[in-house]
Amino acid sequence: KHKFWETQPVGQFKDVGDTSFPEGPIEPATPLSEVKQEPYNLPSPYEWTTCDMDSEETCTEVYNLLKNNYVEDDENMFRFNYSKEFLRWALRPPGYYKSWHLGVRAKASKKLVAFITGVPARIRVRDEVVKMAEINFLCVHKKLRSKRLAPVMIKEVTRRVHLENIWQAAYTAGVVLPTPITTCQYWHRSLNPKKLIDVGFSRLGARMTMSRTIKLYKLPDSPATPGFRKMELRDVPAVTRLLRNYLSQFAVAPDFDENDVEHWLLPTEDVIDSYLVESPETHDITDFCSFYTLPSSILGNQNYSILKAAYSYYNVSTKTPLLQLMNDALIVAKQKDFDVFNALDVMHNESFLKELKFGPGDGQLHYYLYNYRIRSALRPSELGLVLL
Ligand code: MYA
Ligand code: JJ1
Repeated sequence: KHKFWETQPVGQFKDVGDTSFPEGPIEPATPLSEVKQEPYNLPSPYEWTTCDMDSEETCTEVYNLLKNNYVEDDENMFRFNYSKEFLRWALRPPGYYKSWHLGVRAKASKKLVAFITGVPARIRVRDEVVKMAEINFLCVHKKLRSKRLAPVMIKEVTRRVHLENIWQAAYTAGVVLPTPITTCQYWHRSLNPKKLIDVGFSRLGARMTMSRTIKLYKLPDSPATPGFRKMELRDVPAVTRLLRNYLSQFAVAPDFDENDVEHWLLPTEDVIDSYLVESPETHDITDFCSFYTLPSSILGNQNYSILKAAYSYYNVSTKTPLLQLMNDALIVAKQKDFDVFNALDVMHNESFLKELKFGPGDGQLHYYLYNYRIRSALRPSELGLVLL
């Protein structure tokens, strides 16, 4: 059934429930001299290209490929529209490798027709911190689908990761592959219910009118928590301590240091927003919340072309109840004109989703590890990792 994935060092469906395997690498690292030195062969009309995301021109090509060909919902009403600034942020974290930003061009026209990326990360799995690649943005142009390009792209990015002496990866997908470490549910909190209903993102509930719906989702004009403010550069050490301590309780989570926190959590306009609570008395940083900006194109609506969505990222509460902290996150997202606030049921998110009027979406997100076995699937609440 999975002609490609059956050949890869990933948990196989036939082994699900078998607890006789130890947790850890499925196959051992090999000496770098044994890693294939030449790229894999593509069908002859195509050639490999390394995408330089510092180049405005290349970044625009990647942006356009994804804008027109990347992930859609199951009814093809919306398509992710990652911004150029977002792509530059997502693809250039501390220690990134340009060689892991892999494109495929048509030889004749030089047009970019496919893309896949890796970025380096340290991911802790239970007690072990493992160097991994986070793989994302796998995309094949709509006109070149089902030609088995994806397996060669995955093999080529794997080869380039191995050349850096890294042997594991983490990735997410909306499709079921061999085999998820956990399956998460998307939840959605309406901020602009009228627009969401007009574009078909949500529906008017039973026995609900538009004006009752608007009232139901109304939020205060400003956050309620004293000391709630935007994160700044000077907060990096305190936020790193808060986050490291919080993430230590999950079975799988990133091992962030201060450099990572500066990159992944310091606010960047229209990319990543982070807020914290500074105690007005002690000036301690006690709580933290963050969300990233990922708009979707609205396909074929007369009135609107973009859905502005915020996605919950990492949140930590030690003093302010998580419910109150996330309500403040909703308030600032609304003030920033987001239409919807999305979250997965990871970490402690279940504790606020229903109370803050999030509803379950029609999408799921499956999480995977490459060349690393875990004894049995996790509950979403045991997962401390959010990929972009
Ligand atoms: S997830 C987002 C994926 N992108 C999209 O959904 C965008 C829209 N779709 C497309 O562009 C295409 O449909 C794609 C497939 C490119 C997805 N992850 O070339 P094909 C398998 C992994 O004929 P196409 C993200 O970015 C499929 O099961 N495998 O198919 C994370 C089949 O294999 P098998 C996938 O439709 C990516 C084979 O590909 C996915 O033209 C993580 C068919 O190939 C998928 N999302 O192209 C990648 N979809 O026969 C893995 C289909 O065995 C990283 N397939 O079932 C692994 C770690 C690598 C690094 C390791 C380092 C050590
Ligand atoms: O956004 C998603 N679904 C929306 C829109 C559905 C449109 C019809 N298919 C949804 N809306 C309901 C909202 C409603 C608001 C009021 C309360 C009740 C709920 O359900 C879904 C997620 O639910 N998104 C997708 O399907 C996009 C793809 C998700 C897989 C992503 C793969 C990512 C790859 C990463 O590397």
